[in-house]
Amino acid sequence: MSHAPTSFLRKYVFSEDHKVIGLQYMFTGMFMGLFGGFLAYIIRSQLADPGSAVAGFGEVSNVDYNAMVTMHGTIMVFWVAMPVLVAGFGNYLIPLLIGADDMAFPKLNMASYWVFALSTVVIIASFFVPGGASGTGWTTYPPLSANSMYSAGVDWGINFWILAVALEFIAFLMGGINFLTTAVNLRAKGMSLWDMPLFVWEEIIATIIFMLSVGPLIAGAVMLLLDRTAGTGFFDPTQGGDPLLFQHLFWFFGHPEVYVLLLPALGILGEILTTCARKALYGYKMIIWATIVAGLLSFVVWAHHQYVTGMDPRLATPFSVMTILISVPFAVTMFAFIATLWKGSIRFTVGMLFAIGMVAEFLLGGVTGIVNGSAAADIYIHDSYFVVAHFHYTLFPIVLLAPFAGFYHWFPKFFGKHMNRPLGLIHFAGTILFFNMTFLPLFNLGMMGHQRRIADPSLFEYLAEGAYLQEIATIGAIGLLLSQIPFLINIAYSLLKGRAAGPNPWEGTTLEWTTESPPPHGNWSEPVEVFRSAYWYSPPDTEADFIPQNEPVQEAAK
Ligand SMILES: [Cu+2]
Repeated sequence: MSHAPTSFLRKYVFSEDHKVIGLQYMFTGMFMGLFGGFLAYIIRSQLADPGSAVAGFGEVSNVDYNAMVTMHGTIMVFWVAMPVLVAGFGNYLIPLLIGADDMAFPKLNMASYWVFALSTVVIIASFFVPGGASGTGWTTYPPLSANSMYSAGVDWGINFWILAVALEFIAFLMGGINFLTTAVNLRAKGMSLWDMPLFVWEEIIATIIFMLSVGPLIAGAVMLLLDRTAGTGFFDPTQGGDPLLFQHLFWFFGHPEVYVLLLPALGILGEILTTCARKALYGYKMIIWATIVAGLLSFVVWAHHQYVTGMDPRLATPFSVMTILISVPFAVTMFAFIATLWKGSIRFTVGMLFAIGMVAEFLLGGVTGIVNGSAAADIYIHDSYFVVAHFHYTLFPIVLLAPFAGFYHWFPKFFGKHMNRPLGLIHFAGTILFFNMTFLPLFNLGMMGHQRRIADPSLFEYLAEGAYLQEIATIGAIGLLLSQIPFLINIAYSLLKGRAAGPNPWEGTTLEWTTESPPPHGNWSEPVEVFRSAYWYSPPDTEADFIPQNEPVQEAAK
C-alpha cells in the first residue's frame, strides 16, 4: 500500500487517489450541470415568450439562441454525463467494488482529470472569443460548421469547441485504459470476472464501446478543423467533398455514445436496486450478455439519424430493423430490474426512489425511441419536438436521475455522513414532477408539426397553436431548476451536520461496504480476499435468486 499524501495540494488538488479524482470529476460535472441548466432556462424562456428579455440574461438574438442550444447539448453530454457517470462514479467505485487499493495507473488517472479540467476551461472560454460560442448544434454538422463563408469568418467558437471536445476525449481515453486494466488485473483474490458487480461490468463495456467508436469522430473532427483552417474540402461539395460524410462519422460515434452513458447508469441502478430491495440481482449473467449484444448492435444503427438526408431508402430498412432490435437487450435488462424488485423487502431510501424513478422515466424514452427508429415514422417527426421530447426522456433519466440515485446511495460512503431525508424527498418529488411537466408537452408539439431550433416560433402563424404548450414546458423547466436548490442545500448541510453513517448503512453486500466511510487511502488496511466463488447477488442454481439476502454473504480477510 502506498503512503497517504499529507499536503493539501497532493491530497485534494493533484491527487492520485481514485476516490478524490472520482469526486473531482463528479463535482466538476455538477457545476457544469448548473451551467447547462441555466442555458436551458434561457432557451425555454425565449420559447415561451419570444422577443422579450429573459430575466437575468437580456434579449436573446437568433445567434444567441443557436449558441445556447448548441452549448446546452454539448455541455450536458460531454461535460456533465461523461464526467459524472463514466469518470466520477467509475473512478470512485470500480476499485472499491473489486477490492483494489486504487486504479492500476494512479498518475495517469490524475492526468486524465487535469486534461479534462483544461477542456472545461476551453469550452467555457469559447463563450468569450470573437463570434461567441459555437451555434452549429451539438452535432456540428458541416457545411454550417466547416466553412467560414457561412459565418463571415468570425467563428472561433467552433475551433474552441473542436479543441475542447478533443481534449476531453484524450482525458477519457486515459481513463478508459485505467478502468480496463484495473478491472482485469487488480480484482481481489478469489474474484473472477463473473464475480464482478454489475456496475463494474457496465463501466468496462461502456469504456470499450467508447474506445471503439471515438476514432471515426476524431478523424471527422480533424478533417473539419483542416477544412476550416487549411483550405481542404473534405466536407465541401464545391471541392469534391461531401458534408454527409461528417454525419456518418459523427453518428458512428454518436449513437454508441448514448450507451457509453446509459451503461454506467444501469450499473448504478443494478447496485442500488439489489441493495435496497435486499435481494439477489435477477439474471446477472443474462444482463451482462444482453449488454454485450447491445454494445455490438450499437455499431450498426447510426444511420437512423439520417433517414431524411436523401440516403438510399433501401438502406433505411436494415437500419430501422437493427434499431428496433437493439431495444430487446435493454428490455431484457429492464425486466430483470423489475424482477429484482419483485417480492423484495424494499427500503425506500431517497437513492432507491431516484433509481425506481429512473427505470420508469427511461422506459418512456426507450419506447418512444422505437417510434423514431422506424424510418416511416421518423420521416414525419424528424427534427420536430417529438425528437426533443424522446431524447430528453432517455437522457434526463440517464444523466440526472441515475447519478442522483447514486449520489444519495453512496454519499454515506463518500463522506461518512447521511444526507437529509426530507430535503431529499422534496428534491425527488420536484424533479420528477417538473421533468414530466417540461417534456411531456413536447411530444404533442412535435405531433403538431413544431420544428425544433426555431428561435422565435411567433414568427410562424401555424406554430401559434402550440404556444400554450411551450409555456407549460417553460414553467416546468423553471420548476425543475428550482427543485435542485434543496439538493445543493442538502449537500452543504449534510457535509456539515449530517448524521454519522458508519461503514454499511444500507446493509449492502458488495465490497465497498466492508471498509470505513470514507475509505482511507488504499481503501483497506489489508489486501482483500473474497471467499465466495460465485457472484454474491446471484448464486448459481437460480431459485436462490429469489431469497432475500440480508446478511453479507462474502467476507473480506482481515
Ligand atoms: Cu441513435
